[in-house]
Amino acid sequence: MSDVRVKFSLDKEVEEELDVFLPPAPLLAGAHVSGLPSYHDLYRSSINDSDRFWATVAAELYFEQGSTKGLEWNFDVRKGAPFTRFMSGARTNVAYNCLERNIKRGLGDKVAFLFEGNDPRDASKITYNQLLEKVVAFSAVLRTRGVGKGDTVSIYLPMISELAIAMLACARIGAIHSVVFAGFSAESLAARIVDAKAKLLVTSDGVFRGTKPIALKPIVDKAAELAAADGCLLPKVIVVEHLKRVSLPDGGKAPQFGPSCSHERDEEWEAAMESVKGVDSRVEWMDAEDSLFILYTSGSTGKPKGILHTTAGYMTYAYQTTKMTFDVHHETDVYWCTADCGWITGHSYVLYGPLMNGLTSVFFEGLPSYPDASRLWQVTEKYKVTKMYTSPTAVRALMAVGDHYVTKYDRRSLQVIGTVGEPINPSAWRWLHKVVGEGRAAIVDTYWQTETGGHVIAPLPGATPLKPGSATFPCFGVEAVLVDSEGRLIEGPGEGNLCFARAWPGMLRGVWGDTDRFAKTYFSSFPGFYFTGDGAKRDEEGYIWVTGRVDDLMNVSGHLLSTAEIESALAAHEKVAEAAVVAAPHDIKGSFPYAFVTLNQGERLTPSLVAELKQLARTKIGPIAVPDIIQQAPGLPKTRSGKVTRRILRKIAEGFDNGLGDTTTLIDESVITQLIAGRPSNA
Ligand code: 6R9
Repeated sequence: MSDVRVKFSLDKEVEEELDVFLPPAPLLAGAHVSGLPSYHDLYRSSINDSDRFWATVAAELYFEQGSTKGLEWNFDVRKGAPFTRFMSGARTNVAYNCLERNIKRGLGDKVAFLFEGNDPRDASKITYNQLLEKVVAFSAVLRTRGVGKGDTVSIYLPMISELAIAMLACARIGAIHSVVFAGFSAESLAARIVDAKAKLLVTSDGVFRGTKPIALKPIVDKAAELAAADGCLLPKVIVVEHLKRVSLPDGGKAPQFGPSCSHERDEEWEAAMESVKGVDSRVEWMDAEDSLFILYTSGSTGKPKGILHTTAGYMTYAYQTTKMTFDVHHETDVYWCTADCGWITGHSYVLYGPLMNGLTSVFFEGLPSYPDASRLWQVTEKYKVTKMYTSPTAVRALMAVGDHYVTKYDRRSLQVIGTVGEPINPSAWRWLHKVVGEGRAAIVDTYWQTETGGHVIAPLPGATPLKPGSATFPCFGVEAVLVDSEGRLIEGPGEGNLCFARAWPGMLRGVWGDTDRFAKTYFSSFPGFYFTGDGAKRDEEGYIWVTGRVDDLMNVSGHLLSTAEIESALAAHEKVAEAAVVAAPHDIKGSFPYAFVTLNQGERLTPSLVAELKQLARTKIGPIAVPDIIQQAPGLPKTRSGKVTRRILRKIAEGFDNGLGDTTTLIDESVITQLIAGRPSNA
């Protein structure tokens, strides 16, 4: 790789010398987009002639019925309700494009997934033909159990083959899947079952995370009970008996979680599959804007939002961004995205995007740290992975334990290494580039959201000169803009709120069951624009640097959490009068939740109360929401209108003693001195 040192100004005051890394020569040669001028040309046509651009992409996929329509949208709430449509009138099916389409072009015997278990001894593979067979069978299970087009199915599974099969089976019959990350608590799962009105749920008895066995079925039972109490009866639960087939960690004992099918509504996966032997289950041709899935993400108000994606647009976008960002070629690539399908990255870049591109991919159940911190590189060597995709949190954690874990395995196959979920700090970027990629691989920092369906700002491995820490330029068809607090466009270099000025095929179509919230969350801050909730800078060369959330969400290890949701979990404790939660910086996680709690008269924050509060966050939301620090607050800094000034609390949590900004609007300034004095010594 050629390194060119150039000077550019990132900030008006600070002249910084940064490296720019040109695309590695071997990648340039066969790339879908080769060289920066080609990117610029294509980008221009994707904006100026967007319908033709997307029609060309869609032509690579199968449509049962085409459409002459392209993108239609309204982002301006002053002109009516916001909406987006793509290829109106077309009919297609996403699962068909993942499976039959590839089989018809001769890829039937190609390996679709290399399943790599939690335990390195547990590995298996499945071809496109075999995957189709399982998907057809499970789609018959769904149909015969009363699930049809437009019904919702909740999926609460670890990263095992049945997760991919269940998602594709839903897509095949037009059922809407709602995958809930199998680390969420019973209460979180229940809320998602109720909101989605799930007709069926797929789960497993349990899973091992490293050496730790985790029972999932009891969480599902509890969630079903809570959902029923909330008026939503879950008619059917399909249970994968996963634990009996895993190799146990050395010295470990088989966990006893009780019978996996303990209720009349429960049915074991294999038995259900057996029951539909020989039953055909045809593809359901879906309208372009028929719902494909919902996926819950944190919302500023605390209640999670069901982000809705539809058929043709999501499909076209997941296909095309996988192809472009990783520059994939199914003939030669072995692709690996380490994400869990419980998150959008797993939807677009473990399942749909790679399959539509006919790739062989690793499907990983395990952890980067188990059996030790070399797992990612051991698996890379084992399968000769060419394109890999992971998170800055994982990178920082692996970087901290030492290079020898990396260097003992052969990584010469790696050509592209992607990251997603949060800003990647330049030192982690450089480590990936130098130590992991040995200077040979392109690093692609991909910025996007559950809502965007796919990458919206990302480099192209064969085209974009890279700057560590920048997600670089907008993807095709995406018009990224910065606006100031008044909603005025910022031209040229500057900093502001990151918005999009036009629709792209993969964007969300709504918030499940809540039209107002869709309009309010994304389109009301800056009329005419979709607002991401993130801040960003743009340098003189047009590179975009996403700086992080500017709303009440926080990013912990790449997962978005709502401050309001954690606050209400803590405030549910009878001794807590009020709670305020802010994000504080963390070397590995990026940030962590730091909680300030005011207690009822006479109460004290004892270690056991701290433990009870942490447990509340764990049971109401999940382990990732547990605040690392809980500080007792004599009062919270508030404005005269009663708003908690989180800006000040954030500074206190960051360790500042002064320079807290304007405090004159507060009702009681003395609270601040007390909060600084009361900061725990480990804060
Ligand atoms: C895909 C995903 C979205 C939020 C997003 C932003 C942050 C994601 C990033 C990034 C800087 C990147 N984010 N990728 N920030 N650089 N490359 O993560 O979706 O879970 O919805 O989170 O994550 O804050 O708004 P989601």
